[in-house]
Amino acid sequence: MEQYDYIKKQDKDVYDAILGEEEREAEGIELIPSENYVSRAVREANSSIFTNKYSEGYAGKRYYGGQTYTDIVETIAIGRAKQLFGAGFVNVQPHAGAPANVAMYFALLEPGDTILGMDLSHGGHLTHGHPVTYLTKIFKFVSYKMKDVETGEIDYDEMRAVALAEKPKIILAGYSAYPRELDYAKFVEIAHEVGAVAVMDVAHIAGLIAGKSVKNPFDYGFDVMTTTTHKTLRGPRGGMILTRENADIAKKIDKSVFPGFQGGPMMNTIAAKAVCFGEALQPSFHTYTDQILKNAKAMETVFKAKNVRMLTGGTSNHLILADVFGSLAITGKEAEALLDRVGITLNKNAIADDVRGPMDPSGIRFGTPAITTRGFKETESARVAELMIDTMKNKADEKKLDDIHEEIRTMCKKFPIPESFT
Ligand code: DSN
Repeated sequence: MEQYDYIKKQDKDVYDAILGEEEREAEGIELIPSENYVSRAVREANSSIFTNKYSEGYAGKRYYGGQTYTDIVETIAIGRAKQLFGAGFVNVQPHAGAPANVAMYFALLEPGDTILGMDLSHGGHLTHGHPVTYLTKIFKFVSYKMKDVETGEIDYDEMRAVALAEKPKIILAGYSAYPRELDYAKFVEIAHEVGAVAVMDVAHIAGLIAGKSVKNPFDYGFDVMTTTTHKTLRGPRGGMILTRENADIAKKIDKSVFPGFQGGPMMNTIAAKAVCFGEALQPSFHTYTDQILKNAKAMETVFKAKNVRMLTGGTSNHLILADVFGSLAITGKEAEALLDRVGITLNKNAIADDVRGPMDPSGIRFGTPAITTRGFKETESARVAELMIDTMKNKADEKKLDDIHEEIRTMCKKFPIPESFT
């Protein structure tokens, strides 16, 4: 039976939109560093019968009956996540990354308490203290920054000084647009010196940690990690909170997620998380995450050779932040639209101390998780980087842009989106 037979018969408009998205994903190169392609098994679990079930509570302690199988999948998901990340406790119920962060804050803080996180213009996330979020009406956010935007080194002296002065209850690491690894031991030392909980939002690098391609913050004493499951981890859209070993913290987190903040968990998504974690436990996942890093390095080499400025000088993970306004006299917004025109999807992004506004910033952010899932290696990744720069340098040459688009389509045909995770 065809995969979408019932939608096709019943709802032509939605069916057409799904097919359109399938075609878009198949024929274009996905470089948004927070996106990926899930396996067919993850999709099957995500669209499974579990969507019918209400399961407020936790395994063995639910509010409604009929929980035999929901308890089984949630327990499997938790067990696998513990194994993947070396966590003592895991909550797999957060609907996404922002709800995971909100639930974590309310578990660990009282209204008016202080959080010390990265200055948002240096790579932090909206939920790390942006004034557009309600969080800033409830908690006080103070910040540290990079000491040197050309290397990415964090100003740990400033962080310690602010921590001593402000006495935050949480010191927060982990960012949405930061291409380097951190000195985790230093974070933990400063946090514990001032009695704060050391929390890392690992959403972007969760897969790299699970694949053991980058360091695990828990190995350096971080207390809590929050994450999404759909980025480098290659799972369904969703969130998760992990606690290293402190049972009191874990208990508070469970109470905060439910009943504090959310209602019924999405059991279909939790089933898909369980499948994703099962995939990430396979040895082939390590090969995948190592290749993500190699592909990012291959792109970095091209950008370096062509003198396009990269914030922090390059990358040590899966993403690159390039100053296209400074190097190629094209804005981030123009670059995003132009690259879209040739079949490359990425996002405009503010760079540290940006001279331009957030809606049309100086930078672009791109990364290699999705192309690596597709099977691209260093050669193809480097070629994509060349085509990106060619596109941005030839914005008025329609013939050249058509040729690039054709080459992108051919590459995509050669590397179809895989159904299986290996
Ligand atoms: N939207 C995600 C990202 O692209 O990094 C973070 O929330």
